[in-house]
Amino acid sequence: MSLIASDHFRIVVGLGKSGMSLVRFLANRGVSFAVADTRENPPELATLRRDYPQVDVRCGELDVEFLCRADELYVSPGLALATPALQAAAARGVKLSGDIELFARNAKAPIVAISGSNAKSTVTTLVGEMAAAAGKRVAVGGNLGTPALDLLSDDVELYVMELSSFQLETTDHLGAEVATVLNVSEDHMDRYSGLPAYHLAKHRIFRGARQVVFNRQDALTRPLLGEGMPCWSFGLGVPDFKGFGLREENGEKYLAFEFQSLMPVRELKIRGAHNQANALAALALGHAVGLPFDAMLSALRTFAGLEHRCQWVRDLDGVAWYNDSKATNVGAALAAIEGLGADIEGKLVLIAGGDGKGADFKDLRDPVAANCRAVVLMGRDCELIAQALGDAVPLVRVGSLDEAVHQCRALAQPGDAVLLSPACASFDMFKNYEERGQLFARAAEDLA
Ligand code: N21
Repeated sequence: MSLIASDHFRIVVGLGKSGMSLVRFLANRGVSFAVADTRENPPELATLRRDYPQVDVRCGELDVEFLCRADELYVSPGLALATPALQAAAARGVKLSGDIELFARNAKAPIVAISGSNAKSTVTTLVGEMAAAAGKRVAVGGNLGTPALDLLSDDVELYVMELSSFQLETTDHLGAEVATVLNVSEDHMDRYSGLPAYHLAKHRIFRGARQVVFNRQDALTRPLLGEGMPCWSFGLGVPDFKGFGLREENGEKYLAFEFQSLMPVRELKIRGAHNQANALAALALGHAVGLPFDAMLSALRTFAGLEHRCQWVRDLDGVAWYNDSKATNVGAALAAIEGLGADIEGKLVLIAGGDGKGADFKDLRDPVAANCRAVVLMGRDCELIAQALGDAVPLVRVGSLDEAVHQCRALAQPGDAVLLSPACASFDMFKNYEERGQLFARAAEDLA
């Protein structure tokens, strides 16, 4: 290993959206780097070869000798750090890092950092809207939308970042102005040894944070605090000092801070108790970075929710159709089943299934029994879900999403709702959850 070559040489491991943002960042700064990807034909390869023809690209099985030419590897969130070639390189002194670490080193404005098993995109978007309503030049992205490095600009006054556990694993020191883990429920058990390892990865978000926000109803979100760390909380109970919560006044529920009511929850467009918690989390984060309440509340009144997140698609013969394709784990599907189930007259006809990532589906059983008329199952792990649900409700197995939509139409009665909330990743049948959601919405819209 040559000292000169290993001194200032980086390798981007894993192409894709964030891989390309790393390439642009390093190239713009004149850092010498190469690219590796375990796949023979990774996405964006053509773009890379066209825009950066001089860059050395190695596709296929990772070559440890090649990786060891670098002093630092920027590892894609799509690639497990436990990959033997990466571990071999690390054992030989190569630093494993990622795009968020590089972003944190280069960001000159405060960072609001948001992780969690669910609702992180909703809360990130809300805080971004709140900051914009307050007149701040705000940049929003990370795990959703624009990759972190593409957001970097001297004009930005506030960064609002959604961060996944995979992104946090490669981040040593984030140094956020305020950081939160919104909730912790099982996900990605194909990538972690168990819930403790996943929990630990998420809590890396608190490294170097100046303030923290935690969820009073989820003990796994509480960081181990240093003495004197400013600490805000949210939860659906009545709030106390430094807390956001719900307060009842004249028989009406209000979003509240400490002892002060802020806004009736009925003014929120996003429905369900979990969305009230999301609004409270966003208020806590916004308050921590000094956003005024009037701007934050006006953003809360306007926000109608994200695409593919319990999104209304259409009504047909007295049945409402909802696209919750973004529910890629059990916790997300539970929030939708319980939230929407409580909101409708009839029952739910649920479409679930896909790539279960090693999840245990037993928590679905009772809420499904209480809220569903039937469950239509599809995808790779559909038998695992069928086993967990047992005989709670009628189960119908289908081979395609189109077939699922037609079965739902036949099963649903007036007053019911059809809900695509798969509790699984989509990769066994679709490009991603967005494609799954679009195909569902199109099939539902095409019903005569
Ligand atoms: O869309 C869905 O249905 C599921 C989303 C999940 O289950 O939560 N998301 O696993 C992780 C990383 C996730 C999503 C996107 C990414 C970043 C990737 C980059 C590279 C994804 C895979 C790779 C693969 S790189 C390489 N060899 C679902 C590979 C690589 O095989 S997620 O959290 O060198 O995008």
